[in-house]
Amino acid sequence: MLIRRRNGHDISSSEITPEGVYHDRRRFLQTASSLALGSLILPWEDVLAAPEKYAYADLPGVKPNPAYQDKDLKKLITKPEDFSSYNNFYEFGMDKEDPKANSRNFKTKPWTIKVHGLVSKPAEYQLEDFLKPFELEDRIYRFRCVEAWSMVVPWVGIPLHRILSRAQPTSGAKYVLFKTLMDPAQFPAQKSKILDWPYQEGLRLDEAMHDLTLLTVGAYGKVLPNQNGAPLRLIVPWKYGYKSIKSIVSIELVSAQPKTSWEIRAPDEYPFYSNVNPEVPHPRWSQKTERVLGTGFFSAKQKTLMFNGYTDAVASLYSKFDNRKLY
Ligand SMILES: Nc1nc2c(c(=O)[nH]1)N[C@H]1C(S)=C(S)[C@@H](COP(=O)(O)O)O[C@H]1N2
Ligand SMILES: [Mo]
Repeated sequence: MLIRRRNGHDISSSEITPEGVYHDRRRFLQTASSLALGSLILPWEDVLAAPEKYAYADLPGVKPNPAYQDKDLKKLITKPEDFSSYNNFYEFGMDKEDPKANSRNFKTKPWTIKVHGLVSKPAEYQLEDFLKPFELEDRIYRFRCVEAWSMVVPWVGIPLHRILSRAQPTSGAKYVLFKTLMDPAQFPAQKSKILDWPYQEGLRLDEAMHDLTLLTVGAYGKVLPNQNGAPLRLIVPWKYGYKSIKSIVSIELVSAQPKTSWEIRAPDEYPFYSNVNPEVPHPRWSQKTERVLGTGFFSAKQKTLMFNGYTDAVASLYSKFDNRKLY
């Protein structure tokens, strides 16, 4: 905040706060967050107040995209420690605590990523080269897991359409197929048969080209924690969470609708499109409400929104569909 001095010069509020009080306040903030009093004092307050100071140290050049900095959503941002300690990443185990516990030594450098299939310019890149031509954006999105928990996250990434345009899809390309790394030495659960490994996911080409679809390398202004899909994962905010595939090594343009790992496992429960729709229950539970991550034992339940709140942006993609179906 700026206030005006009698002599006409501007000074900032930190200058008019006595030095000791200022530091005591900072110490209180740190103590409060370490005691997890997050609902009273938000531990990421500093990051939001002064992103240039606290964030992006390991992700230089990130720019908040003003189209995705909704003020009301900003107030609902999930605590980073909840975001990184309650996860689905079946390669590391099926419990929500497994990914954090088992991913500590996951090797994300070097990382190779292939863009191939029905494209004019197929290529295999080291991750740094893959990202180099593009500006990283900070975007706040809602996220909704099919298991009915939700969160709000400031992601850092590149819209997928930029990556696809560089590769130049040919006229026969109609879908995009994504694959996670296959490496049972690092992903212990890939030795079991709980899913058809490697994890794979798909989007229709127009969904993949939609501006909301984000290839993500970071969150909260930092590189992604391993348990959240480092070094590169997809975020498709109007679809259930399993579409947002983690630790991607392959992006392939194809002509026919691909099978996804979850569809192979249970087609009635996890069909290809899987747009968030509160009116359509999962065969084993309702999708009408969601439990907000990090709100504790008496979890705040809130109503789930059609397309997870992104109807205006994406409904036109599905004008030919009966959206009562999960597809
Ligand atoms: N490779 C891979 N990607 C995955 C999963 C997985 O098990 N393996 N789980 C999915 C599911 S069900 C959800 S809800 C989200 C969870 O993302 P988060 O841990 O960042 O919250 O990741 C998705 N991406
Ligand atoms: Mo999920």
